[in-house]
Amino acid sequence: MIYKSPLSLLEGFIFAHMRIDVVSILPQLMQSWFADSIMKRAIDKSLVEIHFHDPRDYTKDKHKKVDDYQFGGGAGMVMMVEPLALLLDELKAKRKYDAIIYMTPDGIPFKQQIANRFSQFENIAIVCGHYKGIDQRIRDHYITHEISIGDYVLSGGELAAAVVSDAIIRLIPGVLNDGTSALTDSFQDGLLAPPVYTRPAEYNGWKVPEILTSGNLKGIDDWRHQQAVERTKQRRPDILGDE
Ligand code: 6GU
Repeated sequence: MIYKSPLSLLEGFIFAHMRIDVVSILPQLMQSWFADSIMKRAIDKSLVEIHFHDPRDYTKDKHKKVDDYQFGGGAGMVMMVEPLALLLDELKAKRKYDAIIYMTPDGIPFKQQIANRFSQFENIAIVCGHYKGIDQRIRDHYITHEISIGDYVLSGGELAAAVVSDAIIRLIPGVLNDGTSALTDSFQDGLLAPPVYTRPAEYNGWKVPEILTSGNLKGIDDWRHQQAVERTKQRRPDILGDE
């Protein structure tokens, strides 16, 4: 089998509806991503709803302060415990969360398999940190998953939260026009995707591999698999066999 599909992901979730609550002091950083294209369509079709919550609305400080110096000294501000705790208490009182995710470069690396699992959840909250991060007590008492999107540091969690949300939302049945499309993505079977071509069959003397226009479905399957294996060996030997 070439594209071993996580079909179980689809079964029983045809009418799934997901709610994502994003906790962020800069929601506008994320909002544009959901205002267009596939993400917008998912929202318009009511397959997903995204709500933004600003910790500044939960601070008791008269200057609306949400960050402070870290105990023990050191450069950089830390997001204070109280505004986040009040905000998350309010969310948790309204619904049960399958995951309360904190976006942080010291989290576990985000992978397709994690996106697959999260795409089955109904209620997800994502906390975006800024500055040096958030008070550890929030991580200890509210956060269920800590996720990083790679080994580099971003200036805030919003970009990472948009990445994770996109990867999850496109897997929700009905979001992509062709429901099988997501199953043939890179990483879904522990392999990178094979090359793809479209018309014309010849351009500038550059020909599409003959097998693809042969009508030989078994041959095409085998060719794609072999190309996927070859690419993965060359580019990402570290993921060979991942699933
Ligand atoms: Cl999740 N947040 C930030 N601020 N930087 C990151 C990251 C997350 N993942 C990689 N770098």
